[in-house]
Amino acid sequence: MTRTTRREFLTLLTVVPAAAAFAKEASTTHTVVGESGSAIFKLDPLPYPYEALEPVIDSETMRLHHGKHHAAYVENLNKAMAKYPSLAQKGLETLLRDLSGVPEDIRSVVRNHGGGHWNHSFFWELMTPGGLSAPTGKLLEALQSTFSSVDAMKEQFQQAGSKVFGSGWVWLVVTRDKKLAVMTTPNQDTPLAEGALPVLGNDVWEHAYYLKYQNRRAEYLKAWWNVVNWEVAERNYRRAHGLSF
Ligand code: MN3
Repeated sequence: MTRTTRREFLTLLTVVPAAAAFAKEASTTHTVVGESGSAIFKLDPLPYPYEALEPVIDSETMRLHHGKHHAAYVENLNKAMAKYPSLAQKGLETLLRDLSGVPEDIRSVVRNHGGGHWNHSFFWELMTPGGLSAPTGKLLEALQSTFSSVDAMKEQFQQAGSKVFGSGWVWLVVTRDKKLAVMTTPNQDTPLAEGALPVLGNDVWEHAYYLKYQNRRAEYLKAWWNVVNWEVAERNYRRAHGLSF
């Protein structure tokens, strides 16, 4: 490569939007091809650039969180699933709802890495730059009747998230008996395994916030509301109740 072409090449590299380039790399290099020749589970690009949630969540955290942590869950899940190609056709949610139906030799991988894939896919969709509106409609009514107010639910959610010991998640879910409740799960366990469907979920693993907030998890939990997409939360709520749009 001549000096000129190399310079041109480097220039090209710098003008490619970093987020797009990274997402493309992540989505194409962290999948495993199954026996049928198609990738089993894929890491989708984020629905917004890595820097879009600044200043609540910094771009470096998003880059590592999506491009490394989430990518690794997908990669490890696919390695395990490659042994049982027909199992993937059941869908990840079905497998996570009833882990006893997963062969024992890959059950913990599906629980941890499949759970990690599902939880993070849910999490990315739930956020949007600058947040979006506030709870309305049936979700608002349910929040008020269950917690007395939206703020009271937020307070309970933040408290529960602060108290997760080690790594895990805090959720607002619709329980098996169709009630709203705040719950937490350790590691990458999902509410699905408890028969619950999440409306909101926040990742309280240190990798989700430590670069910016260090040990101040409570501060992260409070700031996080500023990037929540309440339209997605309401869609999740309606879906959990089997309501049409
Ligand atoms: Mn995470």
